[in-house]
Amino acid sequence: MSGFWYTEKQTPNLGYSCKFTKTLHTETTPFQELAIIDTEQWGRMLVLDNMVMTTINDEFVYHEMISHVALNTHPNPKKVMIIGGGDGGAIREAVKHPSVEKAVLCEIDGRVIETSKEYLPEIASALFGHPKVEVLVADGVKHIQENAGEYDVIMVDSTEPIGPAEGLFALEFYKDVYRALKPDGIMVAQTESPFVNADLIRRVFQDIQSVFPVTKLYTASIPTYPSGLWTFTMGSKVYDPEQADLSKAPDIETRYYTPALHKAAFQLPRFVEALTKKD
Ligand code: AAT
Repeated sequence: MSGFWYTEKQTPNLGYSCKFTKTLHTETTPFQELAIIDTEQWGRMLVLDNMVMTTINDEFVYHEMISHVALNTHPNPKKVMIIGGGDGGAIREAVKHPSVEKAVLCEIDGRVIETSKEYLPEIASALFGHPKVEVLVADGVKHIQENAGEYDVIMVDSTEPIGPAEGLFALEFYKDVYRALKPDGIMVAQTESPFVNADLIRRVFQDIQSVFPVTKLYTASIPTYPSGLWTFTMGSKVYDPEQADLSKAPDIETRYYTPALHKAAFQLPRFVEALTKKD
């Protein structure tokens, strides 16, 4: 095979490879190893600690699905928080909502933000001085502890639950997120693959369910993440995402999300649905 190949060792028994043409950037930040490579299939790719975070050609799935499901479930989201998400993709989608007046990004690693602006400007577009956007370089766990009753929607766009993101998958954190939300607020977190991380999904679902009256799991197909089938877990104080009146949703240009898919994403394969039941 000619050319260079990048492999993410997704588990001790599973790898994901793609051919790349160039390494555009590598560095060790105070928090992680950061790289940008240019791949044949997916275009530029952001890699943290040797794990694929996002790529130019499939990022739309993840960023639309982490943001629009919650933002269209809430009837009038005004203030939004994104924890992690330093590439800017989730906040780019959030500020498309006319009701959103302010979107705050709280990313622990400022180098992810700066490198994404330099090499992934299509994804980071809202980070170049957008009037609705505020950027904080800080630990999301701490920010959430210190801001009660602030947000309509909180998205947890985090790395895997190792290193700095460990606290973002803890029961205490979900309790703090509940407090940081307004009385009808909604949270959503990326919660990994049901093929690879079933135990994590089960545990996180139960933890969020112990805090929020409405807790729902939904899926999306993300080709560059382990197994390609990905989950998001939503915790809501009042609104049920499956009952949302999407006829009033703003007309936002998307490539993956549709109102019908919003509802369909909650229809789970049986083995995934099983992860939401107490055993
Ligand atoms: N938008 C898709 C990209 C990501 S990156 C997730 C970000 O979370 C990283 O930039 C990381 O620095 C940041 N992060 C980790 N821990 C914290 C924390 N405690 N506070 C704030 N930010 C944090 C998500 C990829 C999804 C999974 C891929 N397999």
